[in-house]
Amino acid sequence: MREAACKDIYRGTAIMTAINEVTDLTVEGDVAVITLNSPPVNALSAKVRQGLYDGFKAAGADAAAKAIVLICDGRTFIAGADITEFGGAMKGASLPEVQDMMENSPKPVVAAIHGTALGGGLEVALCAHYRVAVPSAKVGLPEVNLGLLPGAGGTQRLPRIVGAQKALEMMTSGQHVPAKAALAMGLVDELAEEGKLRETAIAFAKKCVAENKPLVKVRDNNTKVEADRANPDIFANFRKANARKFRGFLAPEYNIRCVEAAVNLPFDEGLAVERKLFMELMTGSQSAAQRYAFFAERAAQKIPDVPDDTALIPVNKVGVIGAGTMGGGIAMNFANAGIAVTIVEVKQDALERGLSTIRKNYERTAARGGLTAEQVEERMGLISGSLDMNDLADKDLVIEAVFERMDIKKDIFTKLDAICKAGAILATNTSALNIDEIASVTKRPEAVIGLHFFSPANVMKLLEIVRADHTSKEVIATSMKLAKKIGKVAVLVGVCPGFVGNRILFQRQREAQKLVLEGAMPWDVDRVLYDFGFPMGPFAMSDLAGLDIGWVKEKSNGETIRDVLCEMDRRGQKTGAGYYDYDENRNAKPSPVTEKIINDFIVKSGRNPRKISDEEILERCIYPMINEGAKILEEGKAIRASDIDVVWEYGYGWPVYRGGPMWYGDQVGAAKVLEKMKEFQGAMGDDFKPSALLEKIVAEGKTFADL
Ligand code: 3H9
Repeated sequence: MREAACKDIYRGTAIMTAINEVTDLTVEGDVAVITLNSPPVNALSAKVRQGLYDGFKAAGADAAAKAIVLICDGRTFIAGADITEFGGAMKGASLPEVQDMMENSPKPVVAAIHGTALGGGLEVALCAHYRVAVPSAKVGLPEVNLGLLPGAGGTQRLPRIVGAQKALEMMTSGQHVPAKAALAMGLVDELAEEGKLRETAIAFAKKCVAENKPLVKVRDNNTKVEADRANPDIFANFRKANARKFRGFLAPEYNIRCVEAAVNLPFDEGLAVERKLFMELMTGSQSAAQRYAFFAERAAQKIPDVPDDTALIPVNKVGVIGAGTMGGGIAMNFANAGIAVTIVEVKQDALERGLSTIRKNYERTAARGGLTAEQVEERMGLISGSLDMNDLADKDLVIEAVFERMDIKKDIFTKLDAICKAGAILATNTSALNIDEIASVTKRPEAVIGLHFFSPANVMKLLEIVRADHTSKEVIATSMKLAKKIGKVAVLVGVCPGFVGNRILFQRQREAQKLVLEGAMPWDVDRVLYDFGFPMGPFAMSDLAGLDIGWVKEKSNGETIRDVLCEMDRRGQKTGAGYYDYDENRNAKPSPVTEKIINDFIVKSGRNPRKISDEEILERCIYPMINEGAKILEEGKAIRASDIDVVWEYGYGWPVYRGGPMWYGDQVGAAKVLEKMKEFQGAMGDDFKPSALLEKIVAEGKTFADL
């Protein structure tokens, strides 16, 4: 019993009964209030389920209580099942037991929602007879992002409220629907004023009693699904419209099947379909990888020697040097987050071009309905241009985004050191250069850090934050926090050529090029990597980016396949031909011209082209990446294996249902990767030299995840 606390927490004379360590019950007038408090997100752990079960039982048995409110303490309503408990033995009350007790309660049950009611959290709320939420609350069924489907009746109840089409959209995107929209959809019954959730929910519960409102069971509401039954095309159309987006993933299709079941079967039979498909996904490799990715992303935010309470540098004014594609994209991130940003260029026309590209980008988003015209102006209003570096004097953070040339970067940092105020963060967007060398020209190397954005910088989620030898903890902590504010997923890495992402990419690119000189065609390599789950293969990617990036006509001497293609003006999609031939709609076709160029190269090298299996293509491209990841860990350039996976998921399109290169290495088995690397090394040399760490974990029977 925590009566003393109760008087402070709850108004009036209500007596609080502790149900267990995370749940308590007060009876306020004739309303029983069950309060759940299980930080950080009130996930449905065994303790929480048991607390809810016992709470509803006690509330049901309390003769004074005529209605029941379920509310949560802390930052949020229940954010879902406790993912950390998946795969373990089931303890305590089950979720269906809790839900049955709520739904079948003879006393009206009201769920009071703040923060996020997600997954199992929303599924619990859907078993209440009514839902009240504050406007800032959001609801959703995001299980698909964990490679799952809602497994506690959500797939059957949601369509009964919002109809099949909306349910499909919500469940396959995992979107969090704001309370106002949820009210319009019928998912929420009443909005409470911000900060007044508790009293509003209690008042609502009293009203239910006073007005003898019906005890609404969503499961019995068949009007919407019956209407959907008359329109069976919904599902085929939805599958077709989203085929590209869902490619490779199991969970979206399984979610669709559940909604089909909701429409075509009685509730309990639909529930059985949901149960079966949920278990299939839960025990499968895709969900394991996606759940791993969820925690990997969060682990990456933790820097062992930079404590959570490290002082942060306020960042209200940002400067960006360079109005090119990168500089412009970087600037947009800050404007999007409401932070004023000044772009400095050397020439007026370059500056104007850069600013007008930014405007065009915003206007394109507005034309698609992503922004209002007002928001475009608001954001443009936060971006100013200048030709004078002295305008950076009052900035809290300056990000240099100019050519990848050490002499230019050093010159800029020497000037920044002289111009910028004390305490400013001086960042470089270099993707490969040595940041210690850049920092060495300043008298404040502790202020220098790498902020490596990926192109297009306003879209790509990854931010590699590069810690140099002298970068201070405050600068690291501030950069990590700022990344979150501008919607990026940050990963802290160390200084080495290409840092983590590009260093690993180099391995794949090298092997792709070598494979082509041994007899595989670019489309063979691309197909294998596409089927593995990458959005596109390396050659299709080159064609998209333009083969002439970094190619200099005057210096080209036909030494590489790329040289020859560029000399023939086959510079990629933009010229209608590159490695592939393109039709007027930019559809790619394998090119006989490219094939001939490649075969000529092979003949010239005195080799015979050989038939290369898909298996070899995959192993040759992927295993050296895993091996390079091991070298990066060995050298301490990434904090943990999962950080490497986060880099590859968000920066390079590694399919999340395969976790990331290091996770994949663990699934294949480090021993197999090592064995293949040795075999390739024997046949093809030291490009395949196994890392000492790979050898070590195999010898010790460990995995990368164990490190
Ligand atoms: C489900 O419900 C299945 C059911 O249908 C069927 C059951 C039969 N479990 O993200 P944050 C931790 S599946 C365990 O940094 P934010 C997280 O790891 C679930 N832990 O905060 C972190 O820990 P740490 C469906 C969880 O404010 C801490 O909480 N639900 C869970 O940026 C803070 O998290 C979802 O998929 C969990 N479910 O965002 C929702 N959720 O501090 C998943 C979070 O040690 N969660 N943690 O690193 C989220 O989307 C976000 O966490 C949320 C808060 C939006 C709630």
